[in-house]
Amino acid sequence: MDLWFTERQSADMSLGLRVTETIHSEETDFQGLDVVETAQYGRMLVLDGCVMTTDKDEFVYHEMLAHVGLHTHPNPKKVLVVGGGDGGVIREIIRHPSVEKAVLAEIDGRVIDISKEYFPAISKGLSDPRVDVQVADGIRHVQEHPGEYDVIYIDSTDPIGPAVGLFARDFYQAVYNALKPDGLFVAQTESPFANADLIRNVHQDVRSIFPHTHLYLAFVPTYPTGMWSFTMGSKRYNPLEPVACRVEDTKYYTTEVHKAAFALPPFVAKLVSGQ
Ligand code: AG3
Repeated sequence: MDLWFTERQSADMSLGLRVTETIHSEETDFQGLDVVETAQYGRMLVLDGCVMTTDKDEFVYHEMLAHVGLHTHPNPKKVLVVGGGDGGVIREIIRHPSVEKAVLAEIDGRVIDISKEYFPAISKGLSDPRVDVQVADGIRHVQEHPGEYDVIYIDSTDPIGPAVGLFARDFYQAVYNALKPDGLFVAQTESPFANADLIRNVHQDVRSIFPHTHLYLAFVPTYPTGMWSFTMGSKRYNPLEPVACRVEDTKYYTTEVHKAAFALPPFVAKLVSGQ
């Protein structure tokens, strides 16, 4: 029998992957959660029908979310991840020797449990003694911790359902307040091909709050269109001048890739040029 997973990425586009085994399926208090084995990308985590990560391509997103921000900051000690319950970003963050504490604020505790059970290679960082895992509303956490963090990551789902508030100007203002005077944040901000308006709006909002706002790109094969964007707001440091690479044996991140990721094709540059 041929069993296929289809993500309806938009009304007009979908991604299909052949499924060799269905591992787990449930409705949590927040969303549908499925784990399946795919022939092409190995084990895959799906939330509300959307691909979150797969064993074979997760390194792109997690390395490029974590390492670009941390190599922009000269001495990051305290880091927050909002969302990211699978632990992939945390795993990359704790490879940085300067990091003393990494807090994970994930609203859906089931994502954490299931990742620990079925994605050990992705979630392994969650048990590190420097990591404080909190099943909590990330928006509240940010509001309640002014001036505390060097770097904040927003590893959210798409801007529908539980993540809507994570793409709002008020939230970016709260993130600004939760950062130290030289802090910075990075948020995943979807695909330039599929979510142009979102990228434009987020950039405008972040630019109205942070002195330095930058968009960068990475190639994630299982996300809509494969071309993925990240938005950085920084109070002081310039991501175009990264510090020397502090991590070894990466599969995607290098200093050259870091710099190159900020080179935007004109159609993407236009989204964030303010015109
Ligand atoms: N964060 C989700 C990225 C959005 C993917 N969107 C989609 N498939 N429609 C990934 C969480 C990984 N830590």
